Amino acid sequence: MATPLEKWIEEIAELTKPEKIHWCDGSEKEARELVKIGIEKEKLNGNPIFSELNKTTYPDSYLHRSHPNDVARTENLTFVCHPNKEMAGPNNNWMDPKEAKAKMLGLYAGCMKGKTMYVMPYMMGHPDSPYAKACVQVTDSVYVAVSMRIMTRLGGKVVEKIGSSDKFVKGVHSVGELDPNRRYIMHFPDEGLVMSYGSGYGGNALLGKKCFSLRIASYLGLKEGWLAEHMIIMGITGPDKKTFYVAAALPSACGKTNLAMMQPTIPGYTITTLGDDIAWMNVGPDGQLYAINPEYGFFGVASGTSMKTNPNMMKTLHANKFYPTLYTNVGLDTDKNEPWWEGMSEAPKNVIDWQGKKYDGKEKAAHANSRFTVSIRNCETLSPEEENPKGVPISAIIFGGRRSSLLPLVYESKSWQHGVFSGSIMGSETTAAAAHAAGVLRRDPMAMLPFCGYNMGDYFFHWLEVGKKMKNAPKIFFVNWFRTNEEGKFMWPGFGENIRVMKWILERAIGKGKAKETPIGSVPTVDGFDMTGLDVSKSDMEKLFRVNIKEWGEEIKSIEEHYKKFGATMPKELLAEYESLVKEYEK
Ligand code: GTP
Ligand code: SPV
Ligand code: MN
Repeated sequence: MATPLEKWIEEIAELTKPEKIHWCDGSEKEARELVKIGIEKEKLNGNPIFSELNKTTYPDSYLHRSHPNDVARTENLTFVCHPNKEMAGPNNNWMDPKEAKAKMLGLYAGCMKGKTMYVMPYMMGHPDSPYAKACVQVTDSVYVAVSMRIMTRLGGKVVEKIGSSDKFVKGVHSVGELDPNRRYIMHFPDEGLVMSYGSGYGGNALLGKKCFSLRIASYLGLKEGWLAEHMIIMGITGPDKKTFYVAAALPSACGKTNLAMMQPTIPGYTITTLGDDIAWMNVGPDGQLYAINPEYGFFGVASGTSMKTNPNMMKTLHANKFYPTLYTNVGLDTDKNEPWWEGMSEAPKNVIDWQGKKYDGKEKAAHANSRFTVSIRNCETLSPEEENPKGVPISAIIFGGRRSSLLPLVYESKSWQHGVFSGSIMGSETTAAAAHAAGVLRRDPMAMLPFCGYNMGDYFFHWLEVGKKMKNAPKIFFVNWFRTNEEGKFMWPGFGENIRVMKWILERAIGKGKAKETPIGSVPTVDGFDMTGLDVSKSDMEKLFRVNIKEWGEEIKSIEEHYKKFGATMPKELLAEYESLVKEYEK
């Protein structure tokens, strides 16, 4: 008798009418065959799906060019289809599930004619982890199929694991016509189902990532008492050889990957990497918060990545341990057949840009949201705890944003509740990771605005509840690498120097370290902050730590408007925190 999984695949095939069905086993042999198909047979917008890069300097690496109208997540075309609009909240686009289903079934009808449908059984999280989830995605894109091998634990024993159960997360993906007018990313949280059509890019198409591991999983977390967050997980080992683990949320393209792999500049400190984008956090039987990374690869921003900013990522890209590595929408050095992007090095002599045009230095060679896709197993700083099914205990939670003014380099919240408040009012200047105007301030609570699969008022409440379940709730911090001076230049060198901030955070997390209280929380004192060998003046450090509540007039107004959107779902504890901030301002 057919299993629920087999039946579901039959139904989808009946609807989409592929010429062939290929069940992925996740093997390297299979990946090589798929890449070959992408090089030799299939095209996208006139380009081969994959072009092989320099075999010697970039072995097993391939260039992919997406459709120029399909270069980032499309939040305006992303819907969360709860039974009613209130459940989706003001933070999500909502469509009635029946209407959304009908729309998608219409788009899917016959959409895979003449194509292969790839069936991808995969795990988010270690298969032995009590927190992991079994999923199955179908796609008609060979790029997506190869990417999913890098990003997830694909194939293996997942089909066996699912067996005759119907409890697996379902994803249906078709690139369709790549027409923005026929592009939708629909989530059905109650069914554990994602339907995506018309895009082949990143978070729109690799459905295990933002669609499942954040939007659907955050809703599962609400029902089951855990947190699915847009966070990195990293270990930090100090001179005493003790390792602490932290989880940090920064909005898209605001420094998560860089932080997760940083090369510390101060002696005695090393870091290990567990995840660069998503953390699932559960309160363990001992009352401690544990985090796992459900993913298995990095889909990282290429532009700006260099031996200077992120040497560990550059090494990861060249490690060539796990097949293959992909580069999407980067420039190409045609003399060397190597990828190139702004910030990597001086521009080589002959470059073609991400659309294949000759690069003349006027327009960018790499798209601002160009990315590489590489296995986490290639990463030299990978933590041995990555494969621990229990996850790692979290000592500090960090939120951060891209703020050119107002917010100090780092501050410590007064309590869990106050930390949740700091996270809930997080603002960040927008980036190229999503299709919208860049550089505009938008409130992005916990870096989850585009990813919270239900009403954010309820999400804040859930954060407060999870805090109450813990014996020793981690302290909550806030960082801002992006404060600028009068000339508009970043005041903080960032990258490897961020270890100094992490050092202070860890000292505070264990009840040590020097701090000064301000109306928004505690900031470091200049003498309590490791400045040895740092090329920033004392007076600039003072400016970086400065909090002038008198400048917060506009900010307070904007927070009020932000909170108003959530109406009656706003927890009263956070409204009280807001009132005390207003009092500080009015003092
Ligand atoms: P997503 O993958 O979109 O979720 O992004 P992310 O948060 O992982 O961002 P990533 O680390 O890829 O950094 C994005 C951009 O921010 C890159 O251009 C980096 O060079 C820049 N960046 C990262 N860390 C720092 C920092 O400490 N200081 C400054 N000035 N820029 C940084
Ligand atoms: C982000 O935008 O936060 C990303 C890239 O990590 S994507 O997978 O496209 O969501
Ligand atoms: Mn991200």
